Amino acid sequence: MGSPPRATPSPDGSTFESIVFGWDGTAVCDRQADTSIIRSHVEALCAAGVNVFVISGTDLGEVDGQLAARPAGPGRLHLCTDRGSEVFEVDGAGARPIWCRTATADEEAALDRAADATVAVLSAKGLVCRVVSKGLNRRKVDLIPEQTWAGRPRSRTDALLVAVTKRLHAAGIADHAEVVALAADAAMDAGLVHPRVTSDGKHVEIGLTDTSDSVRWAAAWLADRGITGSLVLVAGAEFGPVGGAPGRDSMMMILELARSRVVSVGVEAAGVPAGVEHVGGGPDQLASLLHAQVTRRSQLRVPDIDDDPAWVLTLPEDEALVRVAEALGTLGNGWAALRASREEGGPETSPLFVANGVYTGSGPIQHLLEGPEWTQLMVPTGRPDRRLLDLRTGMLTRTSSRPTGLKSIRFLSVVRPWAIALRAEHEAADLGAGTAIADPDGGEKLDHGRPASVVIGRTGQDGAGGIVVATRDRDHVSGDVHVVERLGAWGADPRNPPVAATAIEQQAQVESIGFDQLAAEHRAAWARRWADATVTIDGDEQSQLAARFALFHLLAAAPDAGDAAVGARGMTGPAYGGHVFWDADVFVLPVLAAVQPAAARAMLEYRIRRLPAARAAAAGEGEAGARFPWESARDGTDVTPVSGTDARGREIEIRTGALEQHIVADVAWAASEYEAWTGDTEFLAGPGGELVAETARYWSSRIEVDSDGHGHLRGVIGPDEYHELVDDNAFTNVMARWNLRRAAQLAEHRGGAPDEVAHWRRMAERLVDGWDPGRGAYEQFAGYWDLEPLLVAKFADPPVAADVLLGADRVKGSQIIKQADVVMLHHLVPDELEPGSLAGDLAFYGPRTAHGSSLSPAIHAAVLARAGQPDRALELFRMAAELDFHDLTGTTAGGVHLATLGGLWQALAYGFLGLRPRAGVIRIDPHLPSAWHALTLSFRFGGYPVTVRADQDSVTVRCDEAMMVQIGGDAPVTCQPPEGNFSLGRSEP
Ligand code: IFM
Repeated sequence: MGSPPRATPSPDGSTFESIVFGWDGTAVCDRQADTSIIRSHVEALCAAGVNVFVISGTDLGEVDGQLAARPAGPGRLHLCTDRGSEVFEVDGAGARPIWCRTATADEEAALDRAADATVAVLSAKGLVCRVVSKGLNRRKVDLIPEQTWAGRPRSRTDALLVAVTKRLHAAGIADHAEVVALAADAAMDAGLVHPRVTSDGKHVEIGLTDTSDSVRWAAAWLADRGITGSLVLVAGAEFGPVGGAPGRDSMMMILELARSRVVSVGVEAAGVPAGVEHVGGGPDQLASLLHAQVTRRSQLRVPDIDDDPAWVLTLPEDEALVRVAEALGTLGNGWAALRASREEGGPETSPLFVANGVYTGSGPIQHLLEGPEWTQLMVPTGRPDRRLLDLRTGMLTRTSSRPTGLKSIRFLSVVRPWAIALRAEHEAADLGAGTAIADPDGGEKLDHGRPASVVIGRTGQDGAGGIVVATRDRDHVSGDVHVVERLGAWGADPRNPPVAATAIEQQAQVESIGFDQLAAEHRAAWARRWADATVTIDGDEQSQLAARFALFHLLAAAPDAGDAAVGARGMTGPAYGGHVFWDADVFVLPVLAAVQPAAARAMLEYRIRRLPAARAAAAGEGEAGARFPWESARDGTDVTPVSGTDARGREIEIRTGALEQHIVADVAWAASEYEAWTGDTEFLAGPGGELVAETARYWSSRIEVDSDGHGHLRGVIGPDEYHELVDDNAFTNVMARWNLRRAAQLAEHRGGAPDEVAHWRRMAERLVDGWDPGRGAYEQFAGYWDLEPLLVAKFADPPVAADVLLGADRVKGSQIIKQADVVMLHHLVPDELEPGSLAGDLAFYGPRTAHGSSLSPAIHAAVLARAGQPDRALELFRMAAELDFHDLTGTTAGGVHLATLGGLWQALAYGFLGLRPRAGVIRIDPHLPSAWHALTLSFRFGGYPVTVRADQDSVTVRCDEAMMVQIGGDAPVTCQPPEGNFSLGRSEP
């Protein structure tokens, strides 16, 4: 039996989503053992949603016959048998195979030869042995052929082990590790390519698989459901060496489960390897561990997250950063979002629950409506605590440094967007549910209701949008732990206050699904999202985390249906009132087009449904076509404020609404880029084409043609907002030219009116663009060359708000610019620009850019990488990455900067990987910083998943369907699934 069970089974205090345990020696001592307790725990765990894997070297009949569990789910039971060769899923109807490693006839023959060769080698040394069995994919050689091991109690087999070791020594064989090595060599000589050879001291087994294959299969199955690392408990009995060879259960310690909790219930006479907790106690101890997990489930204990540093962001704890932490830790499912305010609230917090596209107010003061707050609890201020945002599963947890302090977890379901969940536990005396739904911070009027024990709250006004939340609390006290579980549903309507009855009905549905099941499906859905959006940066964990953080918020910013209003700060804070800027079209949309195309389509739908307002705006200016507003909210009219206060508190005029017209072309660019990533040609043949045409009509009517026949766009603001009311901003003009040409191209395909197409092309040709061949650079706007030639390095280190530091007038008279302007063109429409202009523009504008806008550094990073300066690009990438993490601009409390986050992904994709999706071909031209060993991105191209991995010398493209790729300057080639490998020939920037 093993050492006696500990009083408190370890690992205590954790809730596992999966338990993987060995069978022989761990769950049973012998084939006759009574398994009724293990069976009932396994069935109870599966009923509570836990996924159980039983790992065995023997065949299904033995394990299933003895365990005989018939779980009903929702958690799954898998029996992984035959030493890693087969996996069976077990439910009420019995076991059915779901995976098998089938040996070919050649492999079977090789296994036979390998077993015979092993016997020959060992016999030649004087060790009498023989092949005793032919299992699936394996051969077993007995080291004491005259004995039979089956059914012997463990104490007897231990004694026999000593006998085997003596025999080895007599044959001059040091230990079992040497036996394994001899057998492996013999197997390879016999033609087995990757023989898996193990020894448990009694036999040596040669196979195509070993139990690590089963565990690897289990790890992949779990990872597909968002269950990783410390959410998995691995239990075995023989991790330590046996006779010098690694213990049988050490095969369960695979890389993919590196952070899982591993316990040994065995004797482990030779000790356990690092990372294994030796608790002893044999099968009884395993039963205790399973029982502890069943109990935690029945007590509704707060589940854990896998605190993997590669996926988890620790929110700042500093008092002064409370609101920054709230923004960083916002949870969103595209339809709604919840800031990470603490459950106890407090004067310094700024809680926020909002729904996409649901605004209140009118005109420039229009802002996202604050919905009812639903995370409040009565709990003493719980600090110091640790709050972790799990990017992998979209959950926010809180743990206290005191064992009895508050522990909580919350999420907004991405599977059922209206479902919301919170669970908290604390010392019984100190936790109360309090007011489940509270008035929002910003003074919105809240109607309360309490039908049965459901609490409802509603904000909004008649004739405008509204948000309703319905929740019900469930309390559970066990010992001195009090758990509050709050399950709820929300509803919203952008135009009318929503009906409470629907939310109440949906709340009941949420309850019937239950917290654990909601959490399980939510984790799995995030895992699916990440499968299309993998980002791995080998050699730079910080940048990798920043990239995952960026994608997390981008994926959470837009719903995947309807019309998505993506504000400059998404739904993560009140700044800019949730108004939609070019940030959405140019910075966020391309990312979603690649990793979540339906959400990108919904963002375009937002613009399409507001085309009538844009047409009216153009007509109001006396122009044709559609003039999209610089800031947009509910109905697509311009909501840009016309005045504000500067850093010194003085009233200033805001002219961006009137003058920052490049937004018109930016929206068209987004439509075209969406098509390039997705191959959704129907969109451009339909509503997207109409949008591109209407924007082109605006430009063709807006352009002023001078007496020399040159076209001008006078009186605008470009992306660089330090210089207002300028003529012929290069960015605006080149984007307008691109818009006209793209519209002409599309119209030609659609059979558009030839006169109009010809007119668009003529106007495009006429537009001046500021190209200065003498300087080898574009002049940002007419007269820019004559301004004071000031460099940023003369007065500050970027990023810096140069207008605040030097004064707006001084900056206006200088060449200092706020953000990428001409450089932005190289990012968006490189084919519109003079060949070779990239280097000149970067050299000129780089030192003049203050990066006073958060939109700037990531775009510079993207362009610098493409220009063959990846190490400098990495500096800018890191600046962008730190912008929100370290609140570099002091504005993150108002929400994370979605455009910066979009820019980060774009720097990886368009910059460091050099991706360009164009007409069914994806161009890949990587330039990795020297600090990075490899960069991997997954995305969808033309409707299919693709993964591109680049290291310093080569590119690997993994795809499901044949696709065209163009590597560097080479001609396009077809990449065949599953993967193509290409070595890198460098193209000149
Ligand atoms: O759209 C940006 C603009 O480019 C710079 N000022 C802030 C806006 C919103 O992020």
